[in-house]
Amino acid sequence: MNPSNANLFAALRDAFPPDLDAVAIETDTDTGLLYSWVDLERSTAMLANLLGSLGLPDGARIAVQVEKSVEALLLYLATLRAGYVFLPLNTAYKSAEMAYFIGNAEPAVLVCTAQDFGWLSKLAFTAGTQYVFTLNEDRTGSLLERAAVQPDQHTVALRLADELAAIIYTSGTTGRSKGAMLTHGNLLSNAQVLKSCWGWRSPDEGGDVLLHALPIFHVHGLFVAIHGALLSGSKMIWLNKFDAKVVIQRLPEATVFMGVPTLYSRLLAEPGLTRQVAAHMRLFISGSAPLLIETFKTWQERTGHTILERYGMSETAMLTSNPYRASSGERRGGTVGFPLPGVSLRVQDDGGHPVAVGDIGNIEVKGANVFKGYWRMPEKTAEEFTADAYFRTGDVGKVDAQGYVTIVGRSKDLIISGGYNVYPAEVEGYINELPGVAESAVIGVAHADFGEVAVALVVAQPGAVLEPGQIIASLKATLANFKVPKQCLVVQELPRNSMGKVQKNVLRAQFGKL
Ligand code: MCA
Ligand code: AMP
Repeated sequence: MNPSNANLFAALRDAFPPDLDAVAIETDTDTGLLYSWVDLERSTAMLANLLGSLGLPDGARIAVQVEKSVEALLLYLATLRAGYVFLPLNTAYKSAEMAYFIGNAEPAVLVCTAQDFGWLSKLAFTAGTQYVFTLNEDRTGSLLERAAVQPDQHTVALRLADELAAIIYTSGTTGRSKGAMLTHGNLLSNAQVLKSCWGWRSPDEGGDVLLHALPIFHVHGLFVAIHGALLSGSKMIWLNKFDAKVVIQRLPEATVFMGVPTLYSRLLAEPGLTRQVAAHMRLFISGSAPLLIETFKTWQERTGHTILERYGMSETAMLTSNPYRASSGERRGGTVGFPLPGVSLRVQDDGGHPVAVGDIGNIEVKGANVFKGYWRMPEKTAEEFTADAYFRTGDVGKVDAQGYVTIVGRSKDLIISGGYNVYPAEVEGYINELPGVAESAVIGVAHADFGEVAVALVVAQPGAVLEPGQIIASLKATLANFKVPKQCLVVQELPRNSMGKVQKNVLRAQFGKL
């Protein structure tokens, strides 16, 4: 490796194990495909050569909305390798959402499924995208056809640590998504810290096997899980979709599993989850949403393992983690552990002063992992940083005398449903556009499966008659399904404070038990 090359791919490739013919990725039992480390090396070279042959400008964005597959992962790695900027998009996004992302990010290349090619290519070409390729779950499509004729050797593009590796869209409190710009340095530093904190074992230390069941269009499944495995030369068992029964079936071959709390509660609902199937496991990690203490305890009783909960954001990758090694402390349920090495975390009051130990306030962070800013939103970026360069997370929490961090709420109006973020302002914007709607408020209510789900309270215009089922159906036609409120209630009015602001706390108290 060129020591001055800060390209994340160079570091990941450097960690490939000495036996390059060993299995790097094994897919689920249905397809049963095996990919060796040589396959990873050659296929990322071919895809990187394809991207390189297109004459794209520096910093070009490669937008990707495809079903999860190993080839989609290879495309991510190839984008890094070629030095371009990876822009993954949730497969649930519909046309209005995609039009916004494509218009805002102006990707030079879009990769989508053959099924979506018609409408998406029209949208992308209109927005100035030069190339649209297809990639399907079954490894067909123009992307791989074009890559197949490329050379299988490629020199990793030189990148500086502060050059962009990826843009991850994270919805904004005003309703519009913001692209968090993450650099090669952000991602590599975080991956290296996690490798050491979570004790990832390289093959000569006995090796780890990651059971990968999360989507790969978010930080959790794409960066935290994949970088951990690759940076330690560990094998991955790759599931294109989460299925509790399949996960349990594959657990005896794995050592590491990562999930959002919904995955853990769905696994607990399976009688097949026993101490015996989990006996080979080294580590279960949870994050992206609060893990209920009941889930934490029941998991301990059923499997004998203590889930390690950690906390992060799209803008920062991982920030805190419960200890892996008993010598560093216990894994404490209901907390997200200690700030990771290199992360400075503080809790401030609304006036910007530190609160006393154990008191609640706004969580602010600084570190090599913290993003470069929001894509083409310098004012928004400036707003989210303090004068002394701490990033305002929008999470509210406390740090106890031993240093454990607990998240107690959010100052940002955000619902986290099954690990996906739903921004009420965005959903309200769509509801308010519907005929006969005067105004609306979307709140989060507790839900046994998704932790929290969106519920809409809608006020009709004078004389209008609203049909809740119709509102939900209209939203499903325009919005990603996970954002669509699971229930909609028509109300006479919304409670407001003296400033005229809707009092969501009053609504949550009134409707929170739905
Ligand atoms: C699916 N639906 C949902 C969700 N997922 N509704 C609300 N919240 C969701 N998360 C909708 C479906 O569209 C469907 O609606 C209905 O709910 C039932 O879907 P189901 O078949 O049960 O869902 P599924 O396909 O099994 O998916 C559930 C899931 C998935 C596996 C839990 O949501 C998931 O993979 N979540 C993980 C998200 C994640 O990776 N987050 C990390 C973000 P309809 O019938 O109308 O179609 S990264 C992050 O947060 C930070 C950085 C961090 O700290 O990690
Ligand atoms: P995202 O925008 O998808 O990156 O979501 C980041 C947000 O998820 C954070 O700001 C937190 O509000 C939340 N989050 C992530 N991990 C945890 C956790 N372990 N406990 C509670 N909230 C979490």
